[in-house]
Amino acid sequence: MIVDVIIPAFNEENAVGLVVKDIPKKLVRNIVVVDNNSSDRTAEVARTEGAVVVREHHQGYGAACLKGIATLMDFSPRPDVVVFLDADYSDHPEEMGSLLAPIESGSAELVIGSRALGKREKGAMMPQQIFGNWLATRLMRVLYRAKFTDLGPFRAITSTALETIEMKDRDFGWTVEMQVKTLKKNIAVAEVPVSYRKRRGVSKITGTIQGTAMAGYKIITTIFKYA
Ligand SMILES: Nc1nc2c(ncn2[C@@H]2O[C@H](COP(=O)(O)OP(=O)(O)O)[C@@H](O)[C@H]2O)c(=O)[nH]1
Ligand SMILES: [Mg+2]
Repeated sequence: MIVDVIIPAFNEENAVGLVVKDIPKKLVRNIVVVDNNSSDRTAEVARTEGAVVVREHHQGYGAACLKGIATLMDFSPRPDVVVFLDADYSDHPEEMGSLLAPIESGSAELVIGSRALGKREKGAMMPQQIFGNWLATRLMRVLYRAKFTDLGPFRAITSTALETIEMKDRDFGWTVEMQVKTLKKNIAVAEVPVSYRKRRGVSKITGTIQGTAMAGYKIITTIFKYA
């Protein structure tokens, strides 16, 4: 199984190096860090740790992930599985093995690392983030009969499933779009518990009022859009 990793990053010079360093290299072929207009040393740090660094000029989490996918699909052979990981060192990359297990055994094509099921360091998630995840997963339960407990960024998906769902969102709707489209296409999903700790550096999304409002709005409208 060829596994490649995509890390969208925006000004994460103090975190991205640690993320790349902690990825179990035995499990992974390429690590692609997508630098989204960082004004700090994000690209340099990531390259020093051995990642392939590409740039995306359109600002947005989804835009960066799409760039990462386009980059990987040019590799020969293409990856069997793509793992997504945040650049802020909140996730524990060393848990990648358990994230990949349901795909390896053939029981799922999309695996979400659930912070709701895993161990969360106190203060790692903001109250508005916990509430937002509760509301979003609740809505997915009602509208899609889905059993997700989180919209966690640490996730693994097969290239085949990625191709089928044709991801589009260029910003905050990215994570939930992947989940609802997978459900719609009847692709098998699974969740595994993952740990979560306080990020390094400053939050760009749920740490700001504007970011929280925009992310919340986009997430909810995306859930209704594909229902
Ligand atoms: N590519 C890209 N990544 C972003 C952007 N904003 C945040 N990120 C990345 O997305 C991840 C989550 O952002 P973060 O600020 O931690 O949001 P939070 O977890 O909701 O507080 C981090 O890896 C950030 O570097 C952006 O505009 N573009
Ligand atoms: Mg974060």
